[in-house]
Amino acid sequence: MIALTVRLPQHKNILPFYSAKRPGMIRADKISLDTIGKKVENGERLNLDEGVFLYRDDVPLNEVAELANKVRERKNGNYAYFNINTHLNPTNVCVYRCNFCAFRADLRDPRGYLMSDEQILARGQEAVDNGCTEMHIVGGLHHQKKFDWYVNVVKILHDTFPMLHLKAWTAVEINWFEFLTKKSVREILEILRDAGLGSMPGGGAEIFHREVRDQICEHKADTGKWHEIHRTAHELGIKTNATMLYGHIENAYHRVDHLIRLRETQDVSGGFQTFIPLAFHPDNTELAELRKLKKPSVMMDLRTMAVSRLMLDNFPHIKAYWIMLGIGTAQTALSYGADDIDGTVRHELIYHDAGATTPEVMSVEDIQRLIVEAGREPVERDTVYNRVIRDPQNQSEWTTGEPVEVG
Ligand code: V47
Ligand code: SF4
Repeated sequence: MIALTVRLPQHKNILPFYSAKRPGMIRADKISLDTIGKKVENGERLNLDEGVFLYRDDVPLNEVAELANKVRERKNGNYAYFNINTHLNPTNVCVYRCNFCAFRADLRDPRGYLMSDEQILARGQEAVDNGCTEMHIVGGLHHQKKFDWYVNVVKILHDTFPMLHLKAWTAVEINWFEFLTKKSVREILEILRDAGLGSMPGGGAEIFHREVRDQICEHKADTGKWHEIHRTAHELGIKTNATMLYGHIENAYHRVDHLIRLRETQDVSGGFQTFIPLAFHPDNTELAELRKLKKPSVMMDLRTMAVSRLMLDNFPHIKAYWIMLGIGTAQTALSYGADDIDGTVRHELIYHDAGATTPEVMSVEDIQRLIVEAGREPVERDTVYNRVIRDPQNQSEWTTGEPVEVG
């Protein structure tokens, strides 16, 4: 292939952009922040080339943010959502070896653990006592645990604490259950739903493009499977989230490709609620060691937030997960496309094992203060975006209110 070098006039809104190896290329001189801005204004969908363009260092971040903020306010007004939640990782023992993961342990590793039913129920009790509306449950794929064990985790929690919404098991785990049981995705999800599963988190997405996926987690659920599982969940009325792990070996093309694949699945099945961009945390990971990688910069975090908001025109919410971003960046992200900050979060391990220095839990007062300081109106939501109404006499008592209004 012959590489073309074309010089275009240097103007802040007209930048040369050639990705000759990639499909879907359109003429670079047709892309500018002005043309993208007009499309955003008219609610038109941005394409792959435009998404990649927005990632260029010489496209001013503040102008990308302005566009993303427009979409954010169109969809969610001035609201910034949070919830009161806790995490449960019932085991860190995992058959897989994703090279970005500092959380997993081998079967005989002294770091490995497996929680008993009593420990799991104690976590449920602690959650309810602290007014949590949600428990986020993910873990390793334990070599010796059958599907029934995973169903039981959901069942005992749901039977004992029926008010606690269980957002449990990623598509990677569902795919593992398929392997264990030889049942279909639909059957597996029906069994879990009947046991008390309320919704699914967005993990396991990483980067969908094979060029990257094959290098960071080639063994686990492939891209087609991840999407099939989420589509099937949506068909069953189970809401799900989606993530993207960025800031490692991928480039802008892989990121935008990832976002477009999510947008296409959402067009078909419509059950994604929230997109969460996840910044790679390098500590204690094989990937960082092999490639000498560092954490992505704050600018990269904010640009990814803004580009995600602009590309995912059919996702109602974009989350700035404060545990992963840090409190300051999460607060700033509320003006870069994000409308949700996740929750109080108790017992987070995946990011803390990989070097996160954020606190283990944040109080409701602190969350509300950081949202107000960012010029937004805090709204406590449940997992499926209904308002939560608290008893003023007893903050751990709550009822479900109206769905939040989404534009
Ligand atoms: O799939 C693992 C990521 C994910 C590292 O749905 C890492 O509301 C960065 O999906 N550096 C699990 N990321 C977490 C997850 C999640 C988190 C918060 C909210 C929701 C939601 C979902 O964590 C994994 C992987 O992509 N991960 N190791 C690491 N070293
Ligand atoms: Fe296992 Fe999940 Fe870690 Fe991969 S990311 S090694 S599947 S725990």
